[in-house]
Amino acid sequence: ILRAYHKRQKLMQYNTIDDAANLLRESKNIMVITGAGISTSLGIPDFRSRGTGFYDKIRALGFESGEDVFDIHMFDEDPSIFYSLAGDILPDQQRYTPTHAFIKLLQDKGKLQTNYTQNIDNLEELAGIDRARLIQCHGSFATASCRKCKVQVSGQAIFADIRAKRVALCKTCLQNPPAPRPQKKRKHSKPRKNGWEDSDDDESSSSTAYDIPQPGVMKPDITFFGEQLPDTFFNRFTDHDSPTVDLCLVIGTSLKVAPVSEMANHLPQNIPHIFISREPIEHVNFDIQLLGDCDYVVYELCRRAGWELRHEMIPEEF
Ligand code: CNA
Repeated sequence: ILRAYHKRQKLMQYNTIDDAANLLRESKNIMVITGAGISTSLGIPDFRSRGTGFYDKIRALGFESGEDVFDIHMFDEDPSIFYSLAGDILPDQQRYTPTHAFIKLLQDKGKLQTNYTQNIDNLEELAGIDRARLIQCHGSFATASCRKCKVQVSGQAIFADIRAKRVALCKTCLQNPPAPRPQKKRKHSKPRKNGWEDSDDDESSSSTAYDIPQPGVMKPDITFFGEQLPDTFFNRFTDHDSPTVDLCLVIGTSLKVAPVSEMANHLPQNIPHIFISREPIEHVNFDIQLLGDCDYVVYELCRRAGWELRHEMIPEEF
């Protein structure tokens, strides 16, 4: 369903921040789509902000594209690249932002239908968003799995490795190594006068050579480029949310990564769309774009809606 791309028409009756506050008040089933921008006020870098984003840092280290670090084929070839950099986006898990608190407020008011987050920091859970209302479109650091034996462990189990920039190896593979397999008899070559001659003789004819099994590499269960999004993403959007939401709020994302980037275009035409982020978006026709730091924007929206948004990072005198 997300493949056929079309650009929605703007609904002309919604334009101002007061319209946005009214929509919040009146709506009952709100879909919130979030991205890395809702966590940057905690010092967690996003990907694409110029100067501060993770991708600029990666390019400064000589990589052609930031996306390479999150490419599943690159990871399988050389996981040390990911492990040398991932510490920078591993959250400390102790705090969430006023924007997370805003989404929780929508939930407390019975208005949050689903929060589709592209974020992998799992801070929605810390903020108290119900698991049943949360789709982590790109997975999260909450769990990790072995690329070889597929065992899944708590993400915490590999945090020390990530922070130490050390490739995490699978403890299950290390404890229960599969029996070594005898090596296939290899052809080797013997020098001849005018070239090399293949021989079937095994070098180690008196002792058998074995393939020593290597333990698998642990990978946080975040979705890399080249991996499928979870089925729950497609099922929830198509069967549950698309027919019933009455407002779509998109916050803190550049909307560059499909299929999340296309979701807003695939809701029914009459659903109002509001975008909150630092930079404008042109490839989706949002009815209202509220540009600025999302923590401030959601605070102001709440104020105009007559709601109180409480959070330690919102100064008392605000
Ligand atoms: P992105 O492409 O880096 O875009 C983030 C957007 O947010 C940019 O357009 C910024 O201008 C904007 N922005 C940054 N800070 C703020 C702020 N305080 N207020 C308002 N807007 C702000 O990131 P996307 O989320 O669009 O891309 C999807 C990627 C990012 C997903 O695959 C994530 O896994 C990945 N990511 C997640 C995290 C995290 O979990 N915290 C961190 C870094 C990257």
